[in-house]
Amino acid sequence: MTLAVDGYVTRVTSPPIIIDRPDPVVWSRSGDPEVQRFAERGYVQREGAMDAGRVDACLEELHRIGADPAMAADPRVIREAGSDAVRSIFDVHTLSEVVWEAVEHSGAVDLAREILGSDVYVHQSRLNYKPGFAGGAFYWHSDFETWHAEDGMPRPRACSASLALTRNEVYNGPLMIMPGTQKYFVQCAGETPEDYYKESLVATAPSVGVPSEEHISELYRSHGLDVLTGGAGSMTVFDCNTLHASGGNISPVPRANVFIVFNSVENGLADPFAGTPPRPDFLARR
Ligand code: 6CS
Ligand code: FE
Repeated sequence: MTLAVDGYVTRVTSPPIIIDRPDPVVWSRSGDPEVQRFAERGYVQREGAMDAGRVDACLEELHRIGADPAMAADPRVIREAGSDAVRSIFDVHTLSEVVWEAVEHSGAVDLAREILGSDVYVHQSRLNYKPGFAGGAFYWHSDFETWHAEDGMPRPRACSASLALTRNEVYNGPLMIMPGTQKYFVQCAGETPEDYYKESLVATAPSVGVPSEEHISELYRSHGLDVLTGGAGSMTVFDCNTLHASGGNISPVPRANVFIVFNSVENGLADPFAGTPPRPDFLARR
């Protein structure tokens, strides 16, 4: 009998370490310069992936869904801690045809296929809505660390497309990425509490599933940090294991992005590696 060894042990009770990623970042033999850049830096950006008409239509849809009384108690709508303000809406690609059409036109699916070297499916989608004055932060994390531990994603063979529905400026809480960190796996300490997602999706400083301050500082010193600004309609595609975060938004300029996560069809979900029950479908399609 052969026992599969988990190459991405995390949620440890011993001191966490940084390991080299045992799997590739790009899973095809593509020689495309954009794909090469993705392999090196863990992300690529394109301006104009959505035209102004689609951007406006998506924004309108998302305001409609956020204000819809029928969605008021829907678990897919996540609100900021201590207020009614919408923080995220999950499953936006199924809640809104307009959003899905915009994704289809953006070029994200083809790029994801080229990076992941196979056909893909949507693992998760969300709108992150950071209104002016009141937008909350997202602490440093690797998405794959969460998806591996809490959703049973076997390998980092997934990538996210972030479509900007507003300008992303340095001052309205844009994505910050440590380029090159996709090549490591940063273990995180702590046992995963039951229904932890109810806390982690809201907390600006989650207690579990985040790297240590020592590791974040070390990677900052060796890799630096890119602030991903861009116009409305721009697209960022980043590797599922790149270390990233975003600050709060106290500027008067809102910052709204749609995230679509593509997973390889050859990387379907198993049981969560943290040993916890699977999270709801709207967080992790099975
Ligand atoms: O728990 C999750 O799946 C989500 N949480 C964060 C902070 N980023 C990725 C993902 O959308
Ligand atoms: Fe993330």
